[in-house]
Amino acid sequence: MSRELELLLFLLALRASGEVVAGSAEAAAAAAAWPGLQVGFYHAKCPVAEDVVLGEMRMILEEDPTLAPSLLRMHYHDCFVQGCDGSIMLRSRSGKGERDATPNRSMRGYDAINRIKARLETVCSLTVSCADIIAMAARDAVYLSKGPWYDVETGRRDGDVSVAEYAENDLAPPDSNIVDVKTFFSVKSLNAKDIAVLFGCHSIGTSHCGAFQKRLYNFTGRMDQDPSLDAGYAAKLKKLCPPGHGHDHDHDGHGGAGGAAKVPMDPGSGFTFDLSYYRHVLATGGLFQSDGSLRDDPVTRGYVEKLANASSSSEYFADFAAAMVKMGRTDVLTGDLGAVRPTCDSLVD
Ligand code: HEM
Ligand SMILES: *[C@@H]1O[C@H](CO)[C@@H](O)[C@H](O)[C@H]1NC(C)=O
Ligand SMILES: *[C@@H]1O[C@H](CO)[C@@H](O)[C@H](O)[C@H]1NC(C)=O
Ligand SMILES: CC(=O)N[C@H]1CO[C@H](CO)[C@@H](O)[C@@H]1O
Repeated sequence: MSRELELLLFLLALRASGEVVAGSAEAAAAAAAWPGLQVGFYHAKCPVAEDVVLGEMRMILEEDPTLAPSLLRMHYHDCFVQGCDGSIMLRSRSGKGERDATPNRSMRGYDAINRIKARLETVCSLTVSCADIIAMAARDAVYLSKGPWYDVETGRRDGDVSVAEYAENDLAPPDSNIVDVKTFFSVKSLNAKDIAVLFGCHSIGTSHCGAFQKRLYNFTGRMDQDPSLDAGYAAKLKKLCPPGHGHDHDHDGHGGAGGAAKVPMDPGSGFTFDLSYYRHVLATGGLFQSDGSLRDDPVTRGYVEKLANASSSSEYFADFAAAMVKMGRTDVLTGDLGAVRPTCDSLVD
């Protein structure tokens, strides 16, 4: 048996045995790169790949700083819907692709990924996958928002299937409680600590009012307010999101048709990747019920409390890097699987 195969079987066995060995699985996975992925996968084939992405990202964010959170979010959506395979970029004429799914309606940044891809095609054609471009752009978006720099694994290849229903089934809606959230994330081999760490992504970016308006005006269907939401914060949100702007527009309220107004998810520090998200969640209940749900589980709550009080972000930054690398391994296509497309936003039908 080859060493690679042995390692693969070992890791699969650890994954299959679940929570009990989560610690040792993490240690093993951290020691060795995920089969098929490696830091610096393009060193030989396209040595400038990571520099090109960072250079383009600097220009893209100079033109529109609000794309940093959008590109971070794109990596999460890409990874959760049939694995980090770039399929979030595919377009469907019939409106049945991932892009057309309810949770995707507010997704932005497609043009930025196309732009980076076009630039990479001129320097090393048919070499760098769209899935890797999205992973690198997410890392750079965090870094350029004053967050950590981390070594991003590359070597992903692109899939050619894009189905709206997959996105609807795989992405937790913002009104999820902690039990729902843990279910959605455990399917992707992410544990309670990973959840608490990754939710820190909401330290940057904005949301449409439609995604949380139900909490303000009609929480249980009796024109009431979510009691777990801090009253002062709720009053501020109501000013920013007056009634009738897309609330209740659909059952999972991801901010589609209505709710055009946008609010920062981490008020006061909405474009700086820092710990204030955790203080915000602890003090107010956060913007989404899913954010507030971190307070309802001993592991996630413990982590939120620890970070809310931390005197430096170094522990968080290290945890974040590890969790992003772990998320970036979700159901990847490597080796001979998938393909490297000449463009990212190809049509599937
Ligand atoms: C249960 C899990 C999650 C839920 C329910 C959720 C929900 C949402 C919603 C509703 C929005 C607002 C979209 C809009 O109206 O424009 C949003 C934005 C965002 N999400 Fe999440 N999210 C989750 C997990 C994550 C994770 C794990 C990451 C990062 C790895 C992430 C990163 C972001 C970012 C950066 C934005 C801001 C996007 C922008 O400003 O364009 N989210 N999320
Ligand atoms: C409030 O919610 C209930 C139950 O979902 C719904 O029947 C009602 O139409 C909602 N009211 C408004 C004003 O949106
Ligand atoms: C955080 O700090 C505050 C104030 O110093 C303290 O009262 C609280 O117990 C601390 N919480 C945790 C979880 O350490
Ligand atoms: C940016 C983008 O492509 N968004 C699409 C998400 O889905 C809606 C509804 O199908 C489309 O109209 C948007 O163009």
